Amino acid sequence: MRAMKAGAKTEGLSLDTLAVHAGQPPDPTSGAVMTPIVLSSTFAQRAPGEHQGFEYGRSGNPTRRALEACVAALEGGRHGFAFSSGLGAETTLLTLLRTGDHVLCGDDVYGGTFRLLDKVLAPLGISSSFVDLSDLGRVRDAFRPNTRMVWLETPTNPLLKIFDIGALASLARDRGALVVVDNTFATPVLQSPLALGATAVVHSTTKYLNGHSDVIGGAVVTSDAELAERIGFQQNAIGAVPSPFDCYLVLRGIKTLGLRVRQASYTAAMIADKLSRHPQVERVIYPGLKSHPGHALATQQMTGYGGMISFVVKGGLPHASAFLSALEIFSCAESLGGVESLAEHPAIMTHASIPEAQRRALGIDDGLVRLSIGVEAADDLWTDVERALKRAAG
Ligand code: P1T
Repeated sequence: MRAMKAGAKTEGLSLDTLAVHAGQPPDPTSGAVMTPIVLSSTFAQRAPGEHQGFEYGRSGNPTRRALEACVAALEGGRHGFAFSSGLGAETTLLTLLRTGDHVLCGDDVYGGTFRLLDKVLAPLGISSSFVDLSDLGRVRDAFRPNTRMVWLETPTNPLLKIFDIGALASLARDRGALVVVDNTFATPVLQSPLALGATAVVHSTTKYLNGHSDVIGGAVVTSDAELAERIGFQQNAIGAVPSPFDCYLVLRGIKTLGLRVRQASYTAAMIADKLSRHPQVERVIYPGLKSHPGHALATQQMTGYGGMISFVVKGGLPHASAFLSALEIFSCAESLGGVESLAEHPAIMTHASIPEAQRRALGIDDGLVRLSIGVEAADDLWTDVERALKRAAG
C-alpha cells in the first residue's frame, strides 16, 4: 500500500479500497498504520524557504493532506481541498466569482446554501437565479451572458429532485460556465459528478463522509489544474480550514463509507416502500420509487438511491410535529448521513431561511418530514416510524 500516498495513481481500485487506503500509507517515520494527527501549527525549515512540504498549519497540514488526497480519490478527481464546514467550502468556491457574475442555481438546495447566495453574495453584486434544473428548456433560457457558475445538488435537499449532471454540464460548458455539484446526499459511493462532466464537487463532510455526527467539515474536489490552483489560493487566503483532529475523524469515518451508504440505502428503500402504502402518508419522495419523476434518471446516473427519504404526513404541521415528537429511535434533529437515524421538519428547521412563499411554491409543505436513515436494523426503524405515525394520529 506504499503506492497509495497522496497523488499516487488510484485508477482501477474500487471505492471501498480507496476509502481505506487512498492518501493514507503507513507513516514513514513510525510505521503507524493509522494516519497520525499532526497538531503542530508550524513546521521547521532548514533554512528560510527550505521546508518539507509544510510551512504553516493554515496553508497545509499532513493529516489534512491525507484527507484531501482520499476525498479526491473517492471522487475520481486530481485535487482535493478540505474545509471547516460545507458552507466554508461553498464560500471559498463562490469567492472565485466577481461582482457582476451570475450563478444559475437549482431551485431546491440546502437552506444555508440559499442564504449564502441570497444574503451574502447578492449584496456583493453576485446574483443568483433559482431554477428547476430538470427542465432543460428553462435552464437554457435562464443562462445569462454573465452566468459563470451552475450550482446544483442531486438528489436535492430536501425534495430529492434528480437533475441530469451530464446534460447540465454540457449546456454549461458550451456557455463557458463552471458546474459545481454538491454530492453530499449521493456520496461518491452512488454518484460520480466529475465523470459525468462536472467541474467541481462539493461536500458537507459533516454528513455521510464523516458519518458519525461528530464533525462539521467540508470538501471540494476538481480535476481542473487551473481551478485547483485558484481554490488552493483561496483556501489559504480565506482560512476556513479544518482542524487536524477533525481531518482525522473524517478520514476514519470514510473508511466505512461504502458499508454505511449501502446499508442506509437498503433500509431506506424498504421504509420508502412501506410509507408509500401507509394510509396516513400523503406522498413519499424517494428516487428509488417508480413513482418518483426522476427515477429513470437516478437509475442511469447513480448506482443506488441513497439513505434520504422525504414524505408528507396527512394533517399538516400538527401531525408532522406529533410524528417527530413520537419517534423513539430516530432523533428529531437537523443534519443527516450519520450512523444514527434522524428526522426533521424542513420548513421549521433546515430550510427556515427560505422565504415562506418560495418554500410553498417548491413544495416544502408544513406536513413535509425528512428522514436520514442510519445503520440501525431496518425492522427496528420501520417499527419506530409506524408507531410514531399511529401516535401522531392520536
Ligand atoms: O453544515 P455544513 O457542513 O456547513 O454543510 C452545509 C450543507 C451543504 N450542502 C448540503 C447538501 C447540506 O445538506 C448542508 C447542510 N445540511 C444540513 C445541516 C441539513 O440538515 O440539511
